Amino acid sequence: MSRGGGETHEGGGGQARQRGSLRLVLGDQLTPDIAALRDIDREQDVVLMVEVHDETVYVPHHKQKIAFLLSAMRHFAQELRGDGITVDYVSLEAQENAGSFTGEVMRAVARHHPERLIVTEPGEWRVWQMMQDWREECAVPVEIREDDRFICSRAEFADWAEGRKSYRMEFFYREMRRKTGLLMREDGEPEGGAWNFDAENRKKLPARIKVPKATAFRPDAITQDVLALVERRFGNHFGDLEGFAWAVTRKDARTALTRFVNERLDNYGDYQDAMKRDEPFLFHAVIAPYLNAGLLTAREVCVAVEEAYRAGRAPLNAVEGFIRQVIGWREYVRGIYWLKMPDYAGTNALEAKRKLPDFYWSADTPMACLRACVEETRANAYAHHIQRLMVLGNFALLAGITPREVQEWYLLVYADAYEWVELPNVHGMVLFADGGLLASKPYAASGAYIDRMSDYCKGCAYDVRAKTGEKACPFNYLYWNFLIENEDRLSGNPRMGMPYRNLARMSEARREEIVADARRFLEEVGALVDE
Ligand code: DLZ
Ligand code: SF4
Repeated sequence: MSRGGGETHEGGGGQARQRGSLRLVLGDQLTPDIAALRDIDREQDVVLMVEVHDETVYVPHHKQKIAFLLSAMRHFAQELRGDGITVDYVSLEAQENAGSFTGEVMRAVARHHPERLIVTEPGEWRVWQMMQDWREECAVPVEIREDDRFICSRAEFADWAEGRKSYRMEFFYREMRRKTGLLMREDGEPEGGAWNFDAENRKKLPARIKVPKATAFRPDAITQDVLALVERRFGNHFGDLEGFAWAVTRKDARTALTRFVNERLDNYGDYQDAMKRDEPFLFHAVIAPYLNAGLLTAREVCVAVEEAYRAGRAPLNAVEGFIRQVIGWREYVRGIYWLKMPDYAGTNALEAKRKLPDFYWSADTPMACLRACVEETRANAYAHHIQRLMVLGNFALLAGITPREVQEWYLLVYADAYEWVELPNVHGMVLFADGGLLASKPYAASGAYIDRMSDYCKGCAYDVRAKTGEKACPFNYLYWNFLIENEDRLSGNPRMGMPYRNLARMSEARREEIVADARRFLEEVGALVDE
């Protein structure tokens, strides 16, 4: 094996030296203990890491997302080298960079003549397909190892799903609690006598509550280089780079986790669903980019949070809510993704056909809630769960935006987004495009919900109490218009009984008014039918 790229070293007399393995680490596999690195032979083996154009543009990611990942990759390579491991690192602007995983893997195999190529299964279907081809195309055997950073393997999830009519997260989550022992009592019962304390996690934010200062990391020299590279190469992508403050090492990601546990976890549960102007992070952990790139693992973040509970430093509703997101929801959506791909990406149960309005990029809208959420997304490559689901997502659902456009938007704008986690969230939770596989009903809400959970409506050009007319909050008539447009598809859903009974009581004139307002508004914002 050559040591570090370039030429190949051969032993004397034309005899090749004993050959080691080539071990590929992808940008979201930055975990020292990742399967492909286990049993590494520091004398013989080479780790391959590649920055490739295709991955930066298969959707045009937010600038901060690219900068975060490339900088985290460079730091990770440096740490491996510090640990005595040989890393062949191909940077984005390296001469002859082939621009794709496949191209770079083939080049590296030709360069190193390894005995075999070892990889960890990737997060995305797209890359999984590539790896299947490598078995054919590669001159050496390819060993694909399971990604056991996940608590539930793909096979285990498929076993769980087998024979079930519906796949409700709650039952899966209980299995994961039992499997990990997190928040379990010795008698096998859940801590606090219940599995789920979600009902306690919907409080309104008190007006004068103090929100902790955001955790921010100053870019070091490596990050500054990457920021300049991203500005140079991806200046036309969505998003600001100025406020870049992400951790890019495992050490700093641990600091972010510790600060969350010490400063925010206490209130995380109570105000999980709250939204406030100019407070993009509130009491959220803001660790998803670290978790999904591998700088932190699911187990360690849950253990840190559980310890705070056991030490009496955090309430059960907060701790259970957090752990449910990680070992429940996150594992569950990954399971669904692998169970249902590739067909899942094409689902469109509500036959939504309209175009994504421009304000999802420009934030140029009089709707204060959407404006704030898009502005914060652009500034931070982040928005919290309720902003994503009940403002940005709710609008896309009510307006009938085509799933493909919504899905691509979410995938590219958030620093934590990879298709395995983002696609089921968008098609299943946000848009009901999978027809109810994930959610038992669409998460559709009128302006009243946003008003209850935020302070956005106070400064809005629209009136949240008005149901129709020029000044009415668009969420109000779009909500009823959504029910009308989807009457055939949704009125039989038992959980939609109440709204459809209310709709049935509406006069024909009122219905027409709603439909006319919705049509006028959707035309104005450019949400036209995408033929
Ligand atoms: C998202 C991303 C980007 C922007 N760039 C790279 C890259 O240059 N090299 C790399 O190894 N990975 C990158 N990634 C993450 C990959 O897209 C990710 O590993 C696959 O989507 C599989 O989940
Ligand atoms: Fe959003 Fe409607 Fe409230 Fe304006 S009035 S902030 S559009 S919910």
